Amino acid sequence: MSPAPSKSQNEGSDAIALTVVRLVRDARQLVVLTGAGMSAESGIPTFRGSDASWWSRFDPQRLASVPGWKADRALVWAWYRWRIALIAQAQPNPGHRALAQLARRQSLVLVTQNVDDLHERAGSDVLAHLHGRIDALRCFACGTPYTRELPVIDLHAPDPTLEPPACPHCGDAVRPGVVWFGEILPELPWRASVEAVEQADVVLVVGTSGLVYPAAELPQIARRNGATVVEINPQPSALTAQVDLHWRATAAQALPRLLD
Ligand code: BV8
Ligand code: ZN
Repeated sequence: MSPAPSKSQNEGSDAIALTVVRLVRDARQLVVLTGAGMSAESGIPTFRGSDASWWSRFDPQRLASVPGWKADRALVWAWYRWRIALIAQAQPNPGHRALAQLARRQSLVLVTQNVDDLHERAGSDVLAHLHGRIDALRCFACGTPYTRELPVIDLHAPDPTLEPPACPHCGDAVRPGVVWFGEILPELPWRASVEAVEQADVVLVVGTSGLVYPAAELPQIARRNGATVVEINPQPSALTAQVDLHWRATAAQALPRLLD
């Protein structure tokens, strides 16, 4: 396995691009971890970006929690309903498609913190959605999956007081199938992701601020087990100090280069 390149190679993104292309090509077990930055170029606002989305004035950490739901479930439901509609009309970007293409050439394990289905729509198999799937609706109380059609909303002027649908089974409210702050991650996807990064020799971390745990621990676990960890992010993140290489580029700019 090639020795971890020194940080000094961060100069000149072409030099780093070539280094990463070689690392990926020679990888025995490649794991890719993606965050909200992966879907930014598909028009999906990130959590902590300063995008001018309709919801930039609310704090996702407050809304994405059981207390937030209990405090104002119509507001929380309206936020998710708006995001579900946004994702439905979004398209996978060249970064999603490049990962799907790369997986047809070499073994690649994909773990995402994202709750959208853009990796799947680009043709990728996703080992784990660590924070669930926004479109996997279920009853807040009895957990019965909810598969009925949702009423259409206006993406540009969503109604912030939209009552969630009622569970046909028990009448309680339907919630999105995501992991809220303070909720535990699904056990099997988490365990599979830890095992994947423990076995990896190369890990690409794409588009995550590295602020949310336990997902943010995965790059460290990989490095502790000898993997070379590369971050693809136009900005530094909470992970930058602990990775081997930081390729300052966006997902849609960098990932297609791996197919060169
Ligand atoms: C847990 C689903 C055990 C919802 C999400 C107090 C009480 C309870 C828990 C805690 C606590 N204090 C701390 C915790 C732990 C907490 C946590 O980590 N909090 C942080 C914020 C401090 N974690 C949890 O609660 C987890 N559960 O610990 O359970 C437990 C239980 C009880 C008590 C104690 C412990 C659950 C965490 C899951 C939360 N759910 N999402 C929804 O989607 O609405 S997390 C949410 O943030 C998203 O899912 C996303 O995955 C995640 C991280 O965001 P990122 O993906 O990194 O995106 P972000 O916007 O932050 O950054 C984007 C990055 O992309 C940036 O770096 C940017 O530069 C870059 N970028 C931008 N454009 C591009 C780009 N990169 C590439 N290309 C581009 N074009
Ligand atoms: Zn129910």
